[in-house]
Order: sequence, then structure tokens, then C-alpha cells
Amino acid sequence: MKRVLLTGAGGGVGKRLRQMLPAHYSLRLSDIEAPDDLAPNEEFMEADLADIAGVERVVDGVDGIIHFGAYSVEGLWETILNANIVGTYNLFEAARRKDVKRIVFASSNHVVGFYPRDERLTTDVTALPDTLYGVSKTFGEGLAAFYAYKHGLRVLCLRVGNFGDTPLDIRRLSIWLQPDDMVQLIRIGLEHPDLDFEIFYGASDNSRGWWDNARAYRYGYKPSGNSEDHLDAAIDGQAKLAPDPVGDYFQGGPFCSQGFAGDFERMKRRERP
Ligand code: 15L
Repeated sequence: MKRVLLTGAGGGVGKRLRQMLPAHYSLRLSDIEAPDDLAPNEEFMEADLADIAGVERVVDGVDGIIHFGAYSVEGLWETILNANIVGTYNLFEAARRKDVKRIVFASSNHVVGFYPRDERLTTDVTALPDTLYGVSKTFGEGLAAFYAYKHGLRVLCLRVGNFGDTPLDIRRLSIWLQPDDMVQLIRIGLEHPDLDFEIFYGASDNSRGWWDNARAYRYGYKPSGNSEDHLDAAIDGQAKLAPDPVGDYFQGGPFCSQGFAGDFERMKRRERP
């Protein structure tokens, strides 16, 4: 069984992965502080991603890393800079120094948030991040490619949609990722013998999905979730939301409309030959 570090172990996704991943890996957990529900059989090491010496300590001796440690929504520049930009650099650089060869990097759908909902995207499209948070994940994907090609690390970037047991609203019907499907993607990233560098969408087999995830399928991804099975939950969630013309047009939803000061009509007319 492989020894794997999970960063961001105290976050929402991390907490769920802590329940599911021990069936496949011997886990070392890390976060800025210990999760309040840490079990006696769980190994935990505290580290601030902005401190490379601490990051080197936690990556030492593992076979692979699942990097979910980040500020996971829009935030102040200083917050994003330290947690997501400096932090992700420190993680990759520490992995290189400690000879850890495999990383699964939690990127986000907000790398491409400013694409309209009627456009089907491969992972080869130009990034159109919708927030500084999305910009930091775009940086992370670039860093991942750099460490893969320049230093021989093997990296899978997952542009995660919306992880959870049910999709939270109508937008999330198109980007939902069932937990079991996430585990499948992580296992491809850590174990597939032919994987050097890839970007996949972190989404289940949603009937109204926006993304062409052909690259993931080529590596054997067989998602079992389809958000249509949870349509009622999404409709209930949507009923609690206010109308949001900008957010409802773009794939990134409220991440796009938050602080939006652009020319919406002009962006809608934008031709992409
Ligand atoms: C993300 O990247 C966030 O981390 C997550 O909290 C969700 O908001 C998700 O995107 C989303 O777009 O629904």
C-alpha cells in the first residue's frame, strides 16, 4: 500500500477523503491545524503551506501527494497569494527536493469560469479565470506542467467542479462530482503507469455536463454518478438563490458576478473564432 500525503485534510473535501482513501492508501494528513475530529489511528502533521521548511517535513517519505490545501473560494490577494500561489510553489518544490514523484493537484472549474454555459470545453481551451482564486489555480496548473516537464514529476490536475453527495443548485447539475468518482480520479493520478502530466475535469457523468472529459476517459475513468438522479435537491437549492444575470450566464456562476464591473453585453457578444 502506498504512503500518501493529503494536504487540506481539515477542509470539507479533505474530511470526506479521509473516510474514503484509507481503503487504498496509508494516509498522512496535513493542514494548518489539526482537524477537530482526528482519530487516534490517523497520522497528522501540522504545516503552513507558506513555510517551505514545514512543507518539506510533511512531504518527506511519502510516495505521492494529494494537494487539496488551499483557500478554496475568492479571497483577498494576500490570502490567495500565500495559501494558493506561494503554498502551491512550496508544495511542488518540496516534492522535488524530497523526490516525491506523484502529485494530484486540486485545480478548479474557476480556471475556465468566464466561458458561457452553452460552450462545451475540452481541457485544452485558453484559461478564462473568474476570480483571483481561479487565477491561482491557473498558476497551479502551469506550475504542475513545469515540474512535470522540467523535473520529471508526474502530475494530474483536477479541475474540480462541485464535490458532494448532491448538487447544490442548477449550475452544480452541470459540474457535480460524486465522491466515489473523485476517488477514482485520484487513483488514476497516483497509480496510472502512463500518466506524466494531464488536466482532467473533476466531474461525474452528468447528463447536462459542460465539459468534454475525453482525456480522463482515455485513462480509464468510468464515473458512476449523474446529477440528474438528484434533480430535486438541486431545484430546492436553486429556489433559495436570488436571480443573478451575470452568474447565470457564465459557467463560474456567482464567482463571475462577485464584484463584476465589466461590460456584460459586450462579453456575451464576444466571438471566439
Ligand atoms: C470551487 O472551486 C470551490 O472550491 C467550491 O467550494 C465550490 O464553490 C466549487 O468551486 C463550485 O464552483 O461550485
